Amino acid sequence: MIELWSWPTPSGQKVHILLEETGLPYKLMPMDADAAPNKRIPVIIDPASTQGPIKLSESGAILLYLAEKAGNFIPTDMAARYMCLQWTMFQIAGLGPAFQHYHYFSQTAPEKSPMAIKRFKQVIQRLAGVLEKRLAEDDALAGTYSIADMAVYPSVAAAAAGAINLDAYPATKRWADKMAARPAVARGMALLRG
Ligand SMILES: N[C@@H](CCC(=O)N[C@@H](CS)C(=O)NCC(=O)O)C(=O)O
Repeated sequence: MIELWSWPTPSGQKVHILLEETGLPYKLMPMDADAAPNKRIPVIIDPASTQGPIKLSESGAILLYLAEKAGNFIPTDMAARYMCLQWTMFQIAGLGPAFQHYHYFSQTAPEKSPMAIKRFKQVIQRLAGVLEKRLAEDDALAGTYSIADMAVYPSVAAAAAGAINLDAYPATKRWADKMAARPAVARGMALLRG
């Protein structure tokens, strides 16, 4: 069975959602970020991969691995597949880090840094504008529901708690409401929240 080391932050939640959507059996392991090469969650170990046990970190790699293992949530059509990767990477390289930095400077840092808070809020708002434009065109980032939506949704949900007001992004709000209504998404978001 797949072992999962995680935490209820956007990096972990996207993997929780995919595991819940696929129905792949998994067991939660006690939190141990030290198990990961760069001491970050999420990490999975799949003892039953075709090539022997595989230990993976980096949420983007984990999403790709699990979607390919399940044969679902990643389009096979070439154009849609790369659209899916594009939006997954948009979160991993853009929205995710911007939100992490915003959260650090606005919540965690011992000293408040108004310039850093303003800067990362602006970055998040710009990226939210990019997302809004895409979601005004289509119901799902890659045309059909995929790991791209699962990657982006937890960051949007977290940003909506402070950095952005979703009322200003109606297409994103409609998409986020549909995401929230999926039982697997609700289970994935709630995992480890106590
Ligand atoms: N690029 C990594 C980022 C992972 C990451 O930043 N994880 C954070 C939680 S969201 C973490 O493990 N923090 C633990 C620590 O900082 O000690 C990924 O996408 O998996």
